[in-house]
Amino acid sequence: MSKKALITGITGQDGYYLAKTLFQKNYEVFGLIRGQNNPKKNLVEQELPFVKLIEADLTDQSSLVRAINYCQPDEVYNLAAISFVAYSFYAPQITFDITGKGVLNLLEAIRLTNNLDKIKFYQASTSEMFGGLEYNRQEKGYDEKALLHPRSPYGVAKVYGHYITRNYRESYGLFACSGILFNHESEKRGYEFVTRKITQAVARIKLGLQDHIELGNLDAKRDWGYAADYVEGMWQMLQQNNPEDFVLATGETHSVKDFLKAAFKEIGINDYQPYVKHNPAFMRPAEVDLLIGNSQKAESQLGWKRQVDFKQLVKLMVENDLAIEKQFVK
Ligand code: NAP
Ligand code: F7E
Repeated sequence: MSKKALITGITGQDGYYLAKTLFQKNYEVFGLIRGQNNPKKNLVEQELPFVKLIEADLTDQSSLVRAINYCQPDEVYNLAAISFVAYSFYAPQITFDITGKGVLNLLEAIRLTNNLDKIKFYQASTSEMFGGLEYNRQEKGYDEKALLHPRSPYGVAKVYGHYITRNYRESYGLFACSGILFNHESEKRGYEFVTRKITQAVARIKLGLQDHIELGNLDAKRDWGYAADYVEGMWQMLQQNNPEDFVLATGETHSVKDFLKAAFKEIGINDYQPYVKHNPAFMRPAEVDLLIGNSQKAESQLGWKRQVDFKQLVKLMVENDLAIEKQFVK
């Protein structure tokens, strides 16, 4: 009999790649979808026809109890969150309700349905729990033991999710793992995130649909990988004999400027500067200046390794956006 997995955040980037990965591994896949008439429902039904959708919301515990009772999953992947750091400064309370307390609601739903010894649980933790160079310098990159110093309401909410997951593991013996994932991008990345914002703009500039892009801090550095590589790691964590936390990262860091340079190069433009305008609206009240991860533990223990490098990532995202934006050329 095939295993059953429940994915929260099925309409998001990682939900898409994880659902595909699990389906290929012969899982019966359930996806939690929120809201009345969710605008992304049709797209999920088209792109992931094998996923059985269940209506529930991370802030409504009874809906989570219902979802778990309904699908009786072997594995639960909690990917749902308010995941946009900039937005979390505007809406810190709802960010905590979903990204932080939502994790507790889901864990409690597992406990209240007497599934603590049946379900394996994955929590989507993040490199945003680290503060950047100024706060916790790590010579070899941030690993599972690095000091946490979140710099946004999103990061603070994720720290809560991280520790409450660990607490259910230690208190109740739940097989619960947090994957501390560094930035990962793809053709499915939301347009609000800087990589997708850049690749969409680059494609539109190439096609004559726009003439510049407005950005905030170009000096921030991130460890950017490819989402499809990272969801494989999520699954690998739940196949271990013992539940543990793992960092997934590329071990390289690049600035927003580096990303701009590489993306414009893909359309034959060597100097991006005439096309980029600074807009202070995109600066954050507190920034994480530099992130670089150390995924040695995942590489040695899980056999995980990223496949797609920075240059390939930029190329595939630009090519994807060129194909999408072409349809808007008159
Ligand atoms: P994403 O594209 O922003 O997807 C977030 C998902 O959460 C969406 O499906 C969204 O549904 C859902 N959601 C939001 N509020 C909800 C609620 N109240 N109840 C149920 N579902 C809700 O995020 P992602 O990039 O796929 O990331 C997946 C997870 O990994 C997130 O938890 C994120 O914080 C974390 N993470 C991401 C990265 C990264 O670089 N991508 C790195 C580390 C950790 P709607 O479509 O209905 O809004
Ligand atoms: O910003 C800078 C911005 O929004 C990256 C989420 O998936 O990864 C993501 O969080 C950097 C920041 O991602 C603009 O200030 C400059 O330094 O693409 P981002 P993020 O904040 O790193 C982590 C791991 C997660 O867990 C999150 O869920 O780019 N930046 N100018 C800009 N960023 C945006 N979005 N827009 C700009 O115009």
